[in-house]
Order: sequence, then C-alpha cells, then structure tokens
Amino acid sequence: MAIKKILIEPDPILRKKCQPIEKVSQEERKLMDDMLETMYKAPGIGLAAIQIGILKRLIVIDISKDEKKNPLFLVNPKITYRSKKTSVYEEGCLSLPGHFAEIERPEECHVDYIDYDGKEKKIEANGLLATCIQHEVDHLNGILFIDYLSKLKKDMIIKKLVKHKKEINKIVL
Ligand code: K1U
Ligand code: ZN
Repeated sequence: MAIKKILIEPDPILRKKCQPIEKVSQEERKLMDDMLETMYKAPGIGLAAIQIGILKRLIVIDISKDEKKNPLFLVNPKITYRSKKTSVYEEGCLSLPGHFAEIERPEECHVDYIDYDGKEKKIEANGLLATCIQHEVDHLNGILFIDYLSKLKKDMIIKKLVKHKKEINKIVL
C-alpha cells in the first residue's frame, strides 16, 4: 500500500468530472487500498480518487469513531434518493486544509454502488454518513463544499489556500 499526495484547491484537476469504472480489477482494488491508507493517515473520514489525481468514480469512507475500522468502498456511486428534510454539519475537506463550514444537505440519501469485490450494493444512509457520501459524490463531479458558500467567503478561502500552497512550495524547494 502507498500514501498518495492529496491535491489542494485551487487545482484544475479537482474541478474535472470523473469517469465510471467498467470493471473492478486488481488495479482498482490497489487504488482503493492506497486511498484508504491515505485517508487514515491524513486523517479524514472520506476520500475521493480525484483528490489524489485519479479521475475515476471511486470513493472510500470510514466514519467509525473507535479503533475498530469499518471502511466502505463505493465504486460508481449513484444517489437514487435525497430526503426533503435537511441537516447541517460542519464539513472539512482534505483538499481545503484548515477550512471548515456549516453546509446544509439532505439528511438522508440512498445510494447504488459497486463494492470492493465488484458486487452491486445499495445503502440507505443518514446523519454524518449521508453528509459524507454527498460530499464525496460532489468531488466526483468537480464540486467542493466552498461552492455552496457566498462568493465572498469562497474567494477568501481560495486566497488563503493560494498563500498556503506558496508557503508549502517554499519549504519543499
Ligand atoms: O473528502 C474529504 O476531503 C474528506 C473529508 C470528508 C468530510 C468531512 C466532514 C463532512 C463531510 C465530509 C474529511 O474527512 S475532513 C477531516 C475530518 O472530517 C476528520 C478528520 C479527523 C477526524 C474526524 C474527522
Ligand atoms: Zn472533500
């Protein structure tokens, strides 16, 4: 397994639309393993392949709080139902380090997906899991949570991230 570099906004790759996976092969399983390890190391509760520069419709999630890991691998996730009732969570994003915002989304969603073993599955999610799935599916469509904020707040965050990336580059060079 390998830890991958997570792309930070602004990065044009993060704004691309990801393509469906035709078949879950050994290559995809290795990618899912690397994504999970990268997510745990970050640390985070979700990661989309696009965040490590791979434009495939693939996400990993683990919202378990204790030591016992409970990873969820979703290939080609498709949200088939969104509740009218909404909830608000303070969201973070590994591609927007240090920035958090309260985002309103449907409280419950149903998702069709293919699992790690290539089997078709369905999940009915609510609470944090539903929020996390919607956040990750947004990534697959080139959407970040800052897109739901006012232009002023979004521009302020992007400006800070540009500065942050310049500082990082100075350290690396
Ligand atoms: O997609 C990502 O960038 C990961 C993101 C997922 C997410 C968090 C909160 C609401 C919706 C989606 C994160 O994991 S940010 C980090 C984070 O939330 C966290 C980190 C350590 C412990 C607990 C949570
Ligand atoms: Zn994110």
